[in-house]
Amino acid sequence: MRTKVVIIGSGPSGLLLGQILTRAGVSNVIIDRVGKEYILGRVRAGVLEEGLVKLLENAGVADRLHKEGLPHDGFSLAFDGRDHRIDLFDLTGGQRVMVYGQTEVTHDLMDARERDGSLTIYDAENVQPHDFSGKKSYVTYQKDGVTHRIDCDFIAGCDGFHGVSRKAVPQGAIREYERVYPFGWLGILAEVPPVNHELIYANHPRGFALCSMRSNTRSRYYVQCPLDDKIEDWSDDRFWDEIRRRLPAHHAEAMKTAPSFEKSIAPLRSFVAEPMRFGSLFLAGDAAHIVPPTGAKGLNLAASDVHYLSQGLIEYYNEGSQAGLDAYSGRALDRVWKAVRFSWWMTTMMHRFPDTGDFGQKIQEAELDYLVHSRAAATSLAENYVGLPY
Ligand code: RFL
Ligand code: PHB
Repeated sequence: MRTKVVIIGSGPSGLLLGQILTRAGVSNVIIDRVGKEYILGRVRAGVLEEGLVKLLENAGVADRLHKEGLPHDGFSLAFDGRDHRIDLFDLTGGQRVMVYGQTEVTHDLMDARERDGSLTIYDAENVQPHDFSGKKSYVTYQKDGVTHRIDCDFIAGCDGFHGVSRKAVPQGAIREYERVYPFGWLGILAEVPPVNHELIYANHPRGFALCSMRSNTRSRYYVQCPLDDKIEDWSDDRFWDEIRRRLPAHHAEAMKTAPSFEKSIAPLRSFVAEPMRFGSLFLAGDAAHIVPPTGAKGLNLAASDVHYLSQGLIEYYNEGSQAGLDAYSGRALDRVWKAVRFSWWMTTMMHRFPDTGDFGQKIQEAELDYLVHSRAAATSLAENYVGLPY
């Protein structure tokens, strides 16, 4: 089989890239090592920047998003027993974010791909990119005991942090930067109305808490937890108890509880691999970088990568120009590092660190107090939260 672009990974990066390319007449095949249901079962991001919403609109997959998504004009920072609203709309001159689950974005993109008839191969074993430093790139995989080969012009490594694409690059050709945080996030989904109509990011001496949502009847809540905690350590009762203790009293009293129907622990990490291009292999999304979820940037960064990469590929096929592809890594990394900085900063300001003690807590509270009382500081937070332009 031959196609122009083989996309490894059917997460949001791979699916969005595939959708944009298909609409531009650039043939592509997506290969994933797991199945559709498994991918749709992963509960992840919930906050979309306007840049991603526009990309989805242009890709023809935003109808349901506009019907069911919740536009948010602000969020709350809670600390020292009170909460303070960050008015994104006012501070950024009219920008907002959209609360709409990654699962739903993925669903919409998968549906569109099926309608367009583009090929996705699920449950492919041992996917491998080959010869991306030369001109005869191809990808192999096994399915049902048979080895298959797809020849292509380009390979897009959209296979997440644990994928095979980045690992296929010779060690001397790649540089990695990493910070691992000494805690995780325990997250639950429950069929209860959100405690507040906007998100609450809470700093508390017992640890960080986040109240998010997926709809007006479904809440997504998180608490910071030790890295070695197990899901079995966290009964629903313990979770509800803990999150209430970390919120201002009026929210704690108003919080509705119900049995959780999803519960998971995620480690927190900042990671960047440079460059993001190796011959005809391009990395995009979590395959190239990871941010801690505090700033809600992971999925949105995947989207800006896909924007730059799809532009480069379309320019190549329509105009015969390599310029966009040559510029890809630099353009993407400029934006990546700014989001890495923002996510690290927000993580540092909001979480309890094991080694900083009460001094660290006081410094955080001073920074938060400055942030909510200085328009200049709040504007910087707001413009990063709604997403830097691309
Ligand atoms: P994904 O979603 O990991 O998809 C990669 C796909 O590649 C497949 N794959 C392979 N396929 C073939 N061969 C192999 N060897 C393969 N190895 C892997 C996988 O099966 C998978 O289908 O990466 P992608 O597409 O780059 O998307 C990135 C986003 O998923 C990620 O950045 C966000 O979820 C991060 N994130 C958030 N981002 C936001 O923008 N806003 C948020 O509010 C937000 N909240 C979050 C988050 C991530 C979280 N966790 C669990 C990491 C909250 C959490 C808790
Ligand atoms: C979520 O709804 O899952 C969510 C929201 C905001 C974040 C991280 C995760 O910063």
